[in-house]
Amino acid sequence: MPKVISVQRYLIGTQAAHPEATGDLTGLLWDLTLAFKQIAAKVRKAGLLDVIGLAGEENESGDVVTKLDRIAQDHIFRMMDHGGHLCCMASEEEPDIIPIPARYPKGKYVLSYDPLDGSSNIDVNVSVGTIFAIHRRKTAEGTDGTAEDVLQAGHDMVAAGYVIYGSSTMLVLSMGNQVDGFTLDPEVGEFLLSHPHIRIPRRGNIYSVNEGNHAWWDDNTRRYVDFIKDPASGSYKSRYIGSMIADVHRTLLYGGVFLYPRTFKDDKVHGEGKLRLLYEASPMGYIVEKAGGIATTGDESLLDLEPTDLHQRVPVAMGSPENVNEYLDFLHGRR
Ligand code: AFP
Repeated sequence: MPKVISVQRYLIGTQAAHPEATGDLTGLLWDLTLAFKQIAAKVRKAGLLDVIGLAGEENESGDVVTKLDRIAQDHIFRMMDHGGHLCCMASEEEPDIIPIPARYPKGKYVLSYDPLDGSSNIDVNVSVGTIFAIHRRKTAEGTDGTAEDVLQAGHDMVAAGYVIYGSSTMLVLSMGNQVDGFTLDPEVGEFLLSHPHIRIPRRGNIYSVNEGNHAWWDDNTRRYVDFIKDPASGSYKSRYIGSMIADVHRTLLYGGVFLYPRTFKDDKVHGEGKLRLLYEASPMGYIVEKAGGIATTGDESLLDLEPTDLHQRVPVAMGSPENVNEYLDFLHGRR
């Protein structure tokens, strides 16, 4: 029988391997996993939102029912604002940096997150997820966090990961060395190590991209997708859920390539891609790279890019190294 390892034991074990560690990061991640369990419980009730309400909000006739992404945002904020581990936070749901309330101590880390990625899919029961990135602060300890603390490149993260609320709830985490996956056992309410040391296949035969944008891509991206659809290139499968977390999770486990390139529509809405660097592309790219894959904007490593804005968008290509390199060859006209 395999040994059962809870995320708590895993975190304590990881801390013990670093004698210099103070336990701050362990405490931060432990608090986060509690927020994920709360969100998982709410996501399970998503179809009942309009029926029962979820967050003490009014219901029945004059009801104001909080949307699930707001609920997820509140859970993370309320779990993380007082632990003394963070100096500030940044979220997809908030336009500005989220300060730690004055009455609580300021810690040495910064948390950036998308509380519920893919939330436009909730009403049709498609997997959604939470993505998070943790950086060490740059400014003096004990003070309020600033933009300088938040706007850091992906390669400076001390940990990152995501939780996918799918047919089961799974936490995928890297603290820099390797990538491990934990599945929530709903009966005991604990994340248990289920996918130790995840490695992405060197090559896969699944491509994942919103082909509805075909007409709006650059020529080289179009040529690449046409190439992999040609039977002479092998038998590729197309899979696109429209929830990055689910599409990248599948890419991580089965291999292949996930793309969200620039689109050149008249309105130029996604001229820089659609996905957000700080709390979507960068932490997902961190996981993919720590698992042996490649994550790039097409021009440079996603992890090298220093955000200039909390909600900055970037084009994204990530996945198995051979697939991503092949895409880059097309993108740069080498093929
Ligand atoms: P939502 O959170 O609004 O559903 O957006 C999800 C997302 O940011 C990402 O998870 C998907 O990969 C991407 O958008 C899908 O975008 P398209 O609908 O343009 O393909």
